[in-house]
Amino acid sequence: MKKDVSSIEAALRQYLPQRDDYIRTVVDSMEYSLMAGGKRIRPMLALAFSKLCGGSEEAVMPFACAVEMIHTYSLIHDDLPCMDNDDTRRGKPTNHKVFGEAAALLGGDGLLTLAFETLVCEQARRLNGAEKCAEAVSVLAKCAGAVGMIGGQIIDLESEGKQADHEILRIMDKKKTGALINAACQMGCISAGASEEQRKAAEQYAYHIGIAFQIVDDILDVTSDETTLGKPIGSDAENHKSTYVSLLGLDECRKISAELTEKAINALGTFEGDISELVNFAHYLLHRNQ
Ligand code: GRG
Repeated sequence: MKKDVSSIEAALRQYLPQRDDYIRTVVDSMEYSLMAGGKRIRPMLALAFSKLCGGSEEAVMPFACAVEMIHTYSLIHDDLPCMDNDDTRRGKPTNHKVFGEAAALLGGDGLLTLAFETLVCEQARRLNGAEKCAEAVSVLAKCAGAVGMIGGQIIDLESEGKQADHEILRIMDKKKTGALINAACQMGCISAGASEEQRKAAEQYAYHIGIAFQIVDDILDVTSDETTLGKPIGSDAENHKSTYVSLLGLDECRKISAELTEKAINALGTFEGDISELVNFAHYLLHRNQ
């Protein structure tokens, strides 16, 4: 995993725009959050599915980096005063605390648009072909947009201060957290030329680890500490948000997240290649402490 993180971070840096004196502030803002660490879960999933389906790391790398750019933009915007108004992220001051609200907003916008530029960059077109690049654009746009991540965020905002039920939480998390995780898995499959059956299996894996990931996130929000997590804890309660933990309690959440992880692993049964990396990854996500 450490080797993958290093190659992902080297590639991310290389896709950042060249700085000149006129645009320095916005590129600094983009770089600050993109290179601030983070677990790099989504790009690692793209790499792992591509490998499992016989793809090349060089071909999938632009797709992997694009999903991390979208994820980072969502974190910058989510931390803004008009959203969660958080002061720390990835163990550092949030983007708007360093660059101010306007440059943080633009840094996020810059990453969102850079993601799509990266999906169709020269390397991506040469190694995947135009058709796979177009398919990746379509998948990432849909998963990041109003029927995916953005849709999940609006459900989240409109649920504040209300008692959300299990069904709403499931729909919200499938969109807000699960959609980008699915995009990462799908883009790994696309780059490798996976079959429809393999893509459906990847979707099942993504769905189950996505919900498990969010439940673990809710657990950590009440059991961890700010130094370990790199972001404030207790923010869900502070923002009057219903979570799996507030609805079901810690013990039930631990049980459900373990069951979802097993379901994710079972979905990998369709693949003929070595699934051990994705099995270990699902366990790592379940037992993570940040
Ligand atoms: C576009 C404003 C806007 C929001 C979109 C994704 C999202 C909605 C908001 C981000 C905040 C959030 C709590 C999202 C849920 C998914 C989640 C737990 C994100 C944190 O992902 P990690 O743990 O973060 O992979 P690192 O820092 O490791 O990359």
